[in-house]
Amino acid sequence: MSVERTLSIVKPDAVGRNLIGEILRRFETAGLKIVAGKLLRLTPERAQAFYAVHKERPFFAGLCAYMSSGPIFVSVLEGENAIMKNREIMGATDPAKAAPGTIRKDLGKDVEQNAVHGSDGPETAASEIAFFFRPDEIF
Ligand code: IDP
Ligand code: MG
Repeated sequence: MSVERTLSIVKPDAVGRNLIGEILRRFETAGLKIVAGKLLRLTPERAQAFYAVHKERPFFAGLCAYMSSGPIFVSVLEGENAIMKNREIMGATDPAKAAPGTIRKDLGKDVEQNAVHGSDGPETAASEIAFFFRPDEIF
């Protein structure tokens, strides 16, 4: 294992239900350190750029509309094995299939509005962090 950084997003459905603190608490309790963070709203074009890997998927248009529907809280989490640890804390993409005690099981609404995003590997983590943060915004 090594110390990694990963990008986390509290998605619009969770920000709208006042769940930023509850979600960040789970990361901190698990030993992940928040080393950058901000609230912002994606334009539809920025959402399309962020999710470009999914542009051929049937859910792409709905996903980008949802992700630009309201503010999101983006953060950088740092710690041992942070990328996989964050994915475990989040749970499976579909809240109905996520394990008990995970964020998506406890707080997600459905397979689209599933409360959180987390990078899925070292390369995506690096590019997703750079999508939202300048180096001097990360501590
Ligand atoms: P992940 O967020 O667990 O990595 P991805 O497959 O990368 O899952 O999908 C990105 C996002 O697209 C999901 O978090 C969810 O918001 C949305 N999504 C994924 N699959 C579906 C689907 O079948 N219907 C609607 N939205 C979906
Ligand atoms: Mg993904």
